[in-house]
Amino acid sequence: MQILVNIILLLFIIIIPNTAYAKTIQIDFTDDDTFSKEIVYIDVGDTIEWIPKNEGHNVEFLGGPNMSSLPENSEVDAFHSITFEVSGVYLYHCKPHGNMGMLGLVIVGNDLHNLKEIENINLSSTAKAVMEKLIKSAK
Ligand SMILES: [Cu+2]
Repeated sequence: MQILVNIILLLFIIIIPNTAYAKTIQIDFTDDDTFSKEIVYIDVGDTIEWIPKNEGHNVEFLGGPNMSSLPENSEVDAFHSITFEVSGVYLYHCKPHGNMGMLGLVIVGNDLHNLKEIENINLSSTAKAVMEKLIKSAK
């Protein structure tokens, strides 16, 4: 009986930190055509919410650890929420302003294994400069 209690206690100790403390981070669309947080570090299981505080923006993923299964894109002016279950680097932009450098990085689980692929994504020169600035601060 004592063993069973110990096992149950152990399971709680292992499981609780991974579930109960999942964070939610909010990013606004700003009126100067940027995301309020351009680079965000989260853990696996955390959620990002994009808040349409200014009009004319959306969220569209350009890259992630699994290029054939990127997180869902959003409609312009829509609230958007993604829970990140796979660690790695994600790059997204706002479709109307992506070429002007409205983009963001999400780094999940401190995992930079796919950073090279992200750096090789085809972008406008302005967007590329913004991405390189973000990546420099991420390294
Ligand atoms: Cu935009």
